[in-house]
Amino acid sequence: MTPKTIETTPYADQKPGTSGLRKRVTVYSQPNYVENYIQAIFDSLEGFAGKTLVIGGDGRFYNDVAIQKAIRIAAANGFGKVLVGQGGILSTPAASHVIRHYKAFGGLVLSASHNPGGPEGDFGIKYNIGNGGPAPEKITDAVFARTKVITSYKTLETDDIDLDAIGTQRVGDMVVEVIDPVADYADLMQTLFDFDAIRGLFAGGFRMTFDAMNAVTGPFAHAIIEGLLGAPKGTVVNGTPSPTFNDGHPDPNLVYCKDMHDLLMTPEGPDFGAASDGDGDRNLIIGKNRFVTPSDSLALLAANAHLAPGYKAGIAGIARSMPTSAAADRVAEKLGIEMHETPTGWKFFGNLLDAGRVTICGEESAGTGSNHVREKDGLWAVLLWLNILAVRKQSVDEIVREHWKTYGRNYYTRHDYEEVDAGIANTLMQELRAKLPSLPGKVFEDDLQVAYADDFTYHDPVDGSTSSMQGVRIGFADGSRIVLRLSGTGTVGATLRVYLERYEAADGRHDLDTQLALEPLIGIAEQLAGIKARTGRTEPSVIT
Ligand code: G16
Repeated sequence: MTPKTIETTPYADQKPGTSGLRKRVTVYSQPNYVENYIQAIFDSLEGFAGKTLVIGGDGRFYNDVAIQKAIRIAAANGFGKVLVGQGGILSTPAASHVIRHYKAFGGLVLSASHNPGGPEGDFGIKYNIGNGGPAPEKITDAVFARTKVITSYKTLETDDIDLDAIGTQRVGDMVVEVIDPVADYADLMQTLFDFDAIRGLFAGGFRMTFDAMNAVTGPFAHAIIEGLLGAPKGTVVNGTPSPTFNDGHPDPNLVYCKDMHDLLMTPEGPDFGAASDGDGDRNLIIGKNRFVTPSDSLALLAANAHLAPGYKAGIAGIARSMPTSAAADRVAEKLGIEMHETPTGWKFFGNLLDAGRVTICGEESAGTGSNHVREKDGLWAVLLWLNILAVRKQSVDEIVREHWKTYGRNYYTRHDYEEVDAGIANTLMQELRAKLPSLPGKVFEDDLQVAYADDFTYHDPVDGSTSSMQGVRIGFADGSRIVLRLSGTGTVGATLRVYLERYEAADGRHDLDTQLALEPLIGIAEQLAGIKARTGRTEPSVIT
């Protein structure tokens, strides 16, 4: 069958953000929008003729349509084989594993992560390279450049692939293999964690609730938590993926998982609550009477990873995104291992993981993962927590408190202002940047002296690349910090993120209310950036 070349005209808005190209479904459904973007990705790559491409998505609305298009374009461009998850489904970490496990050339991950789905919701496409991780900036920059000048794409005129039938089919000269999305991933998890110990935990009456948020993790969680680990049926809730996430918002934070949080705060609630997002790479961890911030979770997992078989030899190093709290830095210091601070975006961890310089990575945005794949991994974090709980035989709350008594506590919060006018948000950031040189040495709130104020620039120690303007940092002499940046994952207007952190030493007070503990810093951020006056907002849209 001969590939057809179809003429097209460029779209000006196909610039990949923090994690691929995220847009409204209404934008993606414009003529040739998907085709242009996928062809631009393939045009930016070399040497894939006859090789394998992995395709999978989070099952959201438009997933099936985009996958059929992607398969045809891959065949017409000369890929030898496509591996696709049954029903078009692969969680983001599972897709990363499949790419690595089958030594594929790369993969297309169709996901808008934690963003809402449905005809009026969001959709996304991301390209991952052969190491299983998101394409680095040099590729995403090339893709964007290509989208601006694209004049044609290649495709085949064929029937749709039956995405439900496990096994092989053909599209032109290319083989399409539909695979079980869960099996390989479940095998991998059993090499990392002590499943016997976790089974023992459940057998001993430990109670857990896992909210799959009607998203991609449902089948994985049913198979692993209720199947392999023997947790009672009903432990996994909202476990059937829905194209609209049952009209929910698949973001595992304290806003969208409020009911679970409240249940965990009652005496009759379970011992442990967890959730993951639309594409399965984020996680939420709540113990009885204890919410664990993602920054603390990273530090705790790093400090206790040696309790799981996959990490018993210790970890080589830790990396965190710049806005993530410095809690993990204290663990790295104690362990005497490398610590890296990278820009927001999992793609920045890839080189460090490939070079063996770090084993565990994490972000304040509810992502943690390790060198087992090259994406953050929601279920992995939950299983590592379960492994730690099974070995230490303590509650989450006890483990967290002990950690603070050893390392001190980094009080931490993030305030998001969503769907702000993009012009206003950009001006706010520009004017704030202009003030930075005048800030060091200034004292706020009587005793908070600015130690440094800059716009974060990252120098990748592995490939020498530089990424600048990655977020404004205002650091204080006592270790407190204010960070402001614009999100790269929103699809409407701009989302302003304000990250606030204050360190309390090991012998200090660890029982303060987080928002109260950070009140002085919240005030300084407002004083410096004028968020309320500029945006007209009286409070953040989301506080996490
Ligand atoms: C993506 C990236 C993460 C990033 C997060 C938030 O996560 O993979 O590295 O921390 O977005 O980014 P931003 O602050 O720019 O919105 P996900 O789960 O959305 O794919």
